[in-house]
Amino acid sequence: MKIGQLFINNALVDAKNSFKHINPNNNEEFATVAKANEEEVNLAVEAASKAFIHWSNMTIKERASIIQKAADILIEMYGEEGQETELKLLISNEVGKRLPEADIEVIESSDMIAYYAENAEKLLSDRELSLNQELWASKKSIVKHIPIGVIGVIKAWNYPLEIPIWTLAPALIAGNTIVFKPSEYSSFVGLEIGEIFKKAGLPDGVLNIITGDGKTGEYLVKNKTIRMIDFTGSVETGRKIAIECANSLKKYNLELGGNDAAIVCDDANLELTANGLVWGSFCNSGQVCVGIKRVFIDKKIKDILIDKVLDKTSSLIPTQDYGPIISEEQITNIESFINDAVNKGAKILTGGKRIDKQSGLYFQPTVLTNITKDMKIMKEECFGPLLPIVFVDNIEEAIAMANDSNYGLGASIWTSNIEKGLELSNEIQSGMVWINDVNVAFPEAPWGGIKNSGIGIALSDQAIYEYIEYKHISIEQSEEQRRIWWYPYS
Ligand code: TXE
Repeated sequence: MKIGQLFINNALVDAKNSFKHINPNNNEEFATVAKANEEEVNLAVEAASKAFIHWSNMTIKERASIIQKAADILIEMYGEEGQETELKLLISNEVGKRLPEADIEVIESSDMIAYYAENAEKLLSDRELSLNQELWASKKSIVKHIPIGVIGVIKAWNYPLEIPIWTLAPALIAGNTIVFKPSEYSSFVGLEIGEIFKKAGLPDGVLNIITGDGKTGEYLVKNKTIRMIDFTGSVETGRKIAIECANSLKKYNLELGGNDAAIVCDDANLELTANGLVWGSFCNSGQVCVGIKRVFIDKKIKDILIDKVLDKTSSLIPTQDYGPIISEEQITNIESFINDAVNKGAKILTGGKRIDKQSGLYFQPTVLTNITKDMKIMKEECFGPLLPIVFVDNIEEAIAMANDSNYGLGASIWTSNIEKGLELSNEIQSGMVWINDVNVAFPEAPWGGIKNSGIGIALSDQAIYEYIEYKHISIEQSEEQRRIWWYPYS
């Protein structure tokens, strides 16, 4: 069984405390995980602080070439599509992800790193401004992109490689050094990320990985040397972190939960939409921030679409087509959402139960109807394999119900009329909208939510500026002894 350590200064070091991680695929002990205490967290921050001068003084090009090597290493670890490489098996064994989903995660992670390595110089080089020449003919202005310093990164478990990568790549290239705490459910994938960047040539102390739980995360947030926290996780935890950062005036970037709506128009391609709804609701067993969590279907197509959705859902085979739920606690949480809905009148069309005969934490993909807006499932994120359906008389009703939420992460629209899809996208209150697809990330496109779903963005050119401070240098180029604006010395 694996015995975990901390990764500080590019070396594995023991921690005083530890906890057991259970493999969700079979309920057996997967590993003993090092749980960093406050002193060990501070050691990691000290290592990152010491490494900052040298790393931030390297050129953008030098930093980008090291980060690009990490992308190349990931391609080697990817092997071929469908090949069971060590990294993909680690992802699958630690968090229960199916291998085809781990496949996508590895290749997308490499693509995201390569995107920032390729565009770093364009995005981070000094910029000369063109000022209003009538007013400021003698002035020259330069804007520099300065690294923030030591950044604390705290992440969720459900995309254990990709979600950390979409922060680490831009933040490192921008010249910051990092202490990263992976989720307690994905500690070993987190440690593997440290090894990948070490192999790519990242100098000692630039990236440090401290495994542990929420308490370890708290120590990191409280550490006074940390100048920014980049967090991905639940709204509840994000709020706690934001309050702590506000107290010490740290920057923060929060990628939080969602309760994403899928809106199905009466002109939708029904086979495509049924496949999309089932995939969007049950991939990673519904443990996806931008998974489909509330479905609004135009009544005119309800019977034929429901038949297709039920047919596809009930044919899903556990372990082959979907993986386990991450923890016993999360399964109990899923059951509480179903019980609340059923007690308020919801009808279970398929699923709704644990699969006890199957070793591991398996739960049946579940389709519910007769959903009303007072149900927990409509107001809070469940983070499980539930597909609650509301039938609407018209799409305006669907938009209104979809927007009646404290979340605003993503949404999907299913229609054969793209113009209509674009119009509806303007009405939906979310940071991202997919038309005839869902849950797809591109390094070129901003990823983030509005309302309670987050503050700040990930991915895209703009995201790299989350990890810098601007410095404006203004140069007076004339020999004049005075300035007309220096009253009374003008
Ligand atoms: O979150 P948790 P989970 C969201 C997803 C869901 C959640 C699931 O929607 O809401 O993440 O991930 C650490 N101080 N997203 O259950 O419990 C904890 O150890 C400091 C959104 O893991 O919030 C873990 O490392 N740290 C996203 C991390 O916080 C603390 C995409 C997250 O834990 C802490 C993916 C504390 N007090 C998932 N308490 C998006 N929007 O893109 C816990 N932690």
